[in-house]
Amino acid sequence: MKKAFSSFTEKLSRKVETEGDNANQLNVRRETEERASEQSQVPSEAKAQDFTVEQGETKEKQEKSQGQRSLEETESKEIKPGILGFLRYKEIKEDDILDLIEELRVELLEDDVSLEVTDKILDDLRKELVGKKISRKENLEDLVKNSLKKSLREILSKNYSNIDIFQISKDKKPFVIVFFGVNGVGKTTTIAKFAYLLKKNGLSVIIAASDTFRAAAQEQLAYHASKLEVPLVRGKYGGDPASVAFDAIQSAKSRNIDVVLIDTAGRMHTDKDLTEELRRVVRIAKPNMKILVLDSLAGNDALAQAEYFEKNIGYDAVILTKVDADAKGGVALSLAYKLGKPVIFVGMGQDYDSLIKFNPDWFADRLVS
Ligand SMILES: Nc1nc2c(ncn2[C@@H]2O[C@H](COP(=O)(O)OP(=O)(O)O)[C@@H](O)[C@H]2O)c(=O)[nH]1
Ligand SMILES: [Mg+2]
Repeated sequence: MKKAFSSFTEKLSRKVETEGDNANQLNVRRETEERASEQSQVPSEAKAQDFTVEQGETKEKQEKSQGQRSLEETESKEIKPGILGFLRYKEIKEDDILDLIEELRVELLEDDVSLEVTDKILDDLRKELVGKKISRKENLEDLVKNSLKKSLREILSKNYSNIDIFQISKDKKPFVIVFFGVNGVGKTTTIAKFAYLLKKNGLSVIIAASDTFRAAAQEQLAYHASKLEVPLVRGKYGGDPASVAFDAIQSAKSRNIDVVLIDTAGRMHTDKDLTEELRRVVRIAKPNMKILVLDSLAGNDALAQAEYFEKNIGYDAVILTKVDADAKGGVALSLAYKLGKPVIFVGMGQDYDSLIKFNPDWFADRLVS
């Protein structure tokens, strides 16, 4: 997305620079003509005085100028913008940016920004730019960047919630969180990162490996749990995920553990049985929070997934993974604007400390500069 924005600025700069020069020449010529016509109306003596002051001409020249100056001579001697105080700027007209805005529209859509969000960004940009007077390239770059940042911040803040999940987790013991989403979005990795953050914030954690659908899922969590020194309740391959969750909650109660993190099997909307199974996990675990995990590399499909899970399960917040690997960045914008649910964390890599609290300002800056 950064590329689309900088190419927009670059093209607009070039346009304004060349057209700005033309406009300045026009300004110079117009004012010169006005001046010449003023001069032809004033008495020749007064005219001579004018030139003494403004141009510092010699007496000889003043005499010559009395009533004899041709328009040509006037032009050649008077085009001194500095002296006459012409302003070197170009006012941006709607026509100047129409085609560039259309180009940017295509690029934003290619960067996975939804139609609705694209329209908002372009509307904001148009309003901000049209009528502005540009005097230097730097000016223009700042103007475009600031306009974009403002608009992106607004979009990203729409459903933003500044909840302190670590504080909330202390309110009820054990605090139960279920994570779900389609296969490969990063649920298991995110749970490991989340456990790391909870521990760092002084909270004790237990993990329920309720993904009993994939044999490797148990091993994957076992690896993380042992590295993080966090207890894990494992399930049998093909076993009942709800009872694994139930066991973990019971264990948390008896061991006085603060937070239970429940991993689940990835499911697509075609998996009716798995959706039913997830409902059962939710019914039995009665989580305090349901988190949908979405992959920013999934493009607009992430939005479709979000809608599916909202309709079939419901959730409180979103964690968006693989933001580090996503050069486009449009998904976050579309999700933040459209979902009606906050994005609370973003995954920025493979390490445990790469789960970052979502912040609209930080994200907007990242997209633009
Ligand atoms: N670059 C990057 N990779 C991630 C991130 N989160 C998860 N992954 C990778 O995505 C792949 C799938 O993750 P996994 O947790 O197994 O997904 P699950 O099927 O939803 O449980 C793994 O290779 C992870 O290392 C992230 O924030 N950034
Ligand atoms: Mg998994």
